[in-house]
Amino acid sequence: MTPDLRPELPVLSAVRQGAPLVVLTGAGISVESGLPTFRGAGGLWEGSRPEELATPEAFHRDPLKVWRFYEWRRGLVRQAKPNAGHLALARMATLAPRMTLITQNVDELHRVAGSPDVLELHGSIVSVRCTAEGTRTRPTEPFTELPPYCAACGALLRPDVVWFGEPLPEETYRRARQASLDCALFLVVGTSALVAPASGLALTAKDNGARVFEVNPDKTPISGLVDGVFRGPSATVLPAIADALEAA
Ligand code: BJW
Repeated sequence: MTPDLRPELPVLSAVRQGAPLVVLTGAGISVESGLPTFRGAGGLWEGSRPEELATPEAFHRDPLKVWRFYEWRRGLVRQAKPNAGHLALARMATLAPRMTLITQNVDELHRVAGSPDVLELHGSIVSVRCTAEGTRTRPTEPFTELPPYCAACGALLRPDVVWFGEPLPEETYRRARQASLDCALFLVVGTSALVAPASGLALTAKDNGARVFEVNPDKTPISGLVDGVFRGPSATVLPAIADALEAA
């Protein structure tokens, strides 16, 4: 599906001239890289309750169960490569002088695609953190034993991600919110818009005068509130938006 972006020429050319652009991504952008989403058919949480895997309480209760889930996903992420959607966003950063890329994803594929300065709201699954000292490491090989322990102090390690009920990294979220308040154009890509506070950023942008567009094959709770919707996979829609920006 090629979106018709002709009516958006004024805002696209403003973005080319330096008006701020924000893009917020979710799990949907990595589907074409072979990574599953969380919710819906075939999602990571189909048939299970997220609270059993993605909360600090679940980790304290059963670290082995939680680590098995994350170690499997770390393996998928190690194999994954950025797709045309990630690459289009990296290209857009070269066309828009003031672009902020915010992601809820923990797979680091935006960084691998070459996007500069990505605001990772929910951490990174590539990184692990010592539960005692907070030190971070980036093991490149699978752990030989689960759950893993810190080589320096012997405490349990945890995935360096943000679970339900945990605060987002403060400075990263502050920058994401400020960029959303200030932008002229906001693209919300591949997210179900169900998880706060990331889910509020598009509407923050809208309330402050931005044009807001959703890129998603399916309807979400914010579909009816935004200025327009591009129904299709992000690996198809985002390259078309990047082309339109280049031509603006
Ligand atoms: C395509 C596509 C294609 C498919 N192309 N698109 C205290 C206790 C408990 C809860 C809370 C609490 N305080 C606040 C809360 C609220 C809670 C919340 O929002 N709950 C809701 C469920 C109601 N939020 C939080 O807990 C957050 N923290 C917080 O608010 O802190 C306040 C605080 C302050 C001070 C002290 C203490 C607390 C934290 C949220 C953390 C979310 N973490 C997760 C797991 C990360 C680790 C991991 O990866 O396992 O983040 S949950 C999961 O959902 C993950 C995702 O980033 C996030 C969003 O999911 P996403 O990306 O939208 O994926 P899906 O699957 O939902 O949607 C995919 C979409 O793609 C769909 O729409 C498809 O249609 C689409 N799609 N193919 C484009 N080809």
